[in-house]
Order: sequence, then C-alpha cells, then structure tokens
Amino acid sequence: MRIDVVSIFPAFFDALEVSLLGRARGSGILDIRVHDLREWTHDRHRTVDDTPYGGGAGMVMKPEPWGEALDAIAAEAARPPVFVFPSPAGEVFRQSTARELALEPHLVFGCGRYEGIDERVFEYAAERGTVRLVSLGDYVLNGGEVAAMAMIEAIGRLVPGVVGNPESLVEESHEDGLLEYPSYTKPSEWRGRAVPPVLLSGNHGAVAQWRRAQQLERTRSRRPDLLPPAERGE
Ligand code: JDK
Repeated sequence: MRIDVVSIFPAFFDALEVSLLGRARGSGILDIRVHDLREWTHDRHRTVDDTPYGGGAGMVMKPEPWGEALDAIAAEAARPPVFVFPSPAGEVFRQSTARELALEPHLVFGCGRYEGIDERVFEYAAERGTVRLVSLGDYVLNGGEVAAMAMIEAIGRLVPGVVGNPESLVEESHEDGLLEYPSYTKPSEWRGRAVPPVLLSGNHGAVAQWRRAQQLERTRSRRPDLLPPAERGE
C-alpha cells in the first residue's frame, strides 16, 4: 500500500519509522512518503495561511499550495487515490473505516492546521480521486497530524504482512462489538492481588464463560451505547 502524507509538520511522522509500521516500511509492504506542504509555496515566507473571508478568528490554509501538492501526488499515481482529510467536521473514524481504507492501494492524508483548509481544496481533490473527511472523535485537536497518525496505524496494521501474527487479526474480525475481557499474566499473585482463580483452573469452558460475562459487564458499565437497546438495562 502507498500512503502519501502532506503536512506543514512532517516531523510528526518520524515515529512511523519505529515498531510494526517501521518494519513494514523497511520491508516494502508499506510505502509511506511524507511531504512538507511548504515545498509547494513560492513566496519568500513560504506562506500557507491567510485570513478568512467573512471574518472570524484564526487563519485558514490557502488553496494554492494544496492544489500543487495534490497535482504532484496525483501525477505520480497509477490510479485515482483516496484523499483522507482529518477534520473535526468529518465522519467518525471507526474500525469499519480502517477496514475499508486498508483495501485501497493508495491513500493521501491531507493534514490541515490553523482553522482548517479552504473548502475548495476538497472539491478539487474530489475531481482527482475519492475524498473522505474523517474525524478521530468528538474533541478538537490543533491539526490533522495526530489524527492521521492514529488512522495510519489503525489502517496499516490491517494490511496483509504488517502484523507478524495474523491470528490476532482473525480473532478481532470475529469480535462481536463488545469490549475486551481483562488479561493477566505471571506472577499469579502480585502485591497481594491474585489472578481470578478460574483462569488457573484449566477448565476451558469455565474460562470462556467468565470472559464472556466480563465482556458484557464492562460493556454495560463503560460503553452501553455498544449494546442492543433491549440489553442496555438502566
Ligand atoms: C484537522 C486544523 C484545528 C481548530 C474550529 C470550530 C467547532 C472547532 C480546526 N477529530 C479531530 N479533532 N480535531 C481534528 C482536526 C483539527 C484540525 C484540523 C483535524 C486542521 N485543526 C482546528 C479549531 C477549529 N472549530 C467549530 C470545532 C477547527 C480532528
């Protein structure tokens, strides 16, 4: 999979060189290229922002550097890519979104700053590929970079060959939308706290039942929105 990232802060993406995704990049499974938007400015101050038409606080990203960036990336592309613009006004990014995007051969992440990007950039991108405005969640970040990093990690780990043990992905794909059960490892007693005895019993049926009950209880208490209305209780 090819991923291009456009940002005025390319250093945010240095962390993509470590861990699982770093290895996948090294092995060529993921071809991730990070671009500095300012490379597509032409003035002395490499200006990327300007005041908003209609007034209001803050600055808006100018369309011209974005137009040149998208042209340069689209010119190299074999097929029209999917343009992902992190935005507080986007559709919410979910595991299902990650699964859809992991099937694409080419993603382009456009990371805005200030109060966002001139709206015409999204219209222009839509003429050169598919555009998705995507929110990481209902809170406001200072720009798209951290959201893009989270999305790239969630998508990248679903690309075949990135995760060393694909069994963990198979398990996830069979998940039922409940929260996970709690996990424990050695020692069996730590600072006066014992591991739940059922997990040491060797009784696989009892373990499965206990884990299921834990999943339901945790989901009811922390994420009742994930349960079907009938099972939500109070
Ligand atoms: C991309 C710029 C910052 C700050 C104004 C007024 C209410 C805020 C944009 N999930 C998520 N959260 N935040 C982002 C995200 C923020 C971004 C950019 C993504 C580019 N910013 C910013 C303030 C506003 N806006 C109405 C919400 C807008 C993604």
